[in-house]
Amino acid sequence: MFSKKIQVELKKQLNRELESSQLYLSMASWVEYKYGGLDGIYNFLYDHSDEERRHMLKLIKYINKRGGYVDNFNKSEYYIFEKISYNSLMNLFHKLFEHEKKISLEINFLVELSLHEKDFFTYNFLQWYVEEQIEEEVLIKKILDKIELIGEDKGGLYLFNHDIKNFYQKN
Ligand code: OFO
Repeated sequence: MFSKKIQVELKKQLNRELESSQLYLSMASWVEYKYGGLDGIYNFLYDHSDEERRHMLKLIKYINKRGGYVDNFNKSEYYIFEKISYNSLMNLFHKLFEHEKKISLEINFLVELSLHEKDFFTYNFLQWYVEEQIEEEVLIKKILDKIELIGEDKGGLYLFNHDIKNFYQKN
């Protein structure tokens, strides 16, 4: 049974995915502007923006498959763009990590709701997002740890910028 309640919550999630895509995009643009030489880092963020868009699309296709449709896109409940700014790369990845942790909580909430509503199709569908969030949290934390370790060392940043090109594919 694809309840109204589940549909409403899945639509909220697809707006969060859309906002995540925009967040990664704005971060990529900021890094490119501030650190033009760090192409590995900003391309990672540009690529990830596309990935978040695919997460949104996956939700839209699922809603349609279950007989619903999506006719509007809204700001999520924690719309962040009005006040977002960064003072360093470390600060940017720190904010990104916090953002991904918030998304994980929302996915957990959806899983719980699908069980409560006895919607096992949705429960099954959401397992992909559970896996994805584990991977994303690990990935962003790994990047954050490395950037914290490097600090202001330009040589270290240069090497990491090179490293992240493979790092992304491997994770
Ligand atoms: Fe950042 O992950 Fe979507 O769900």
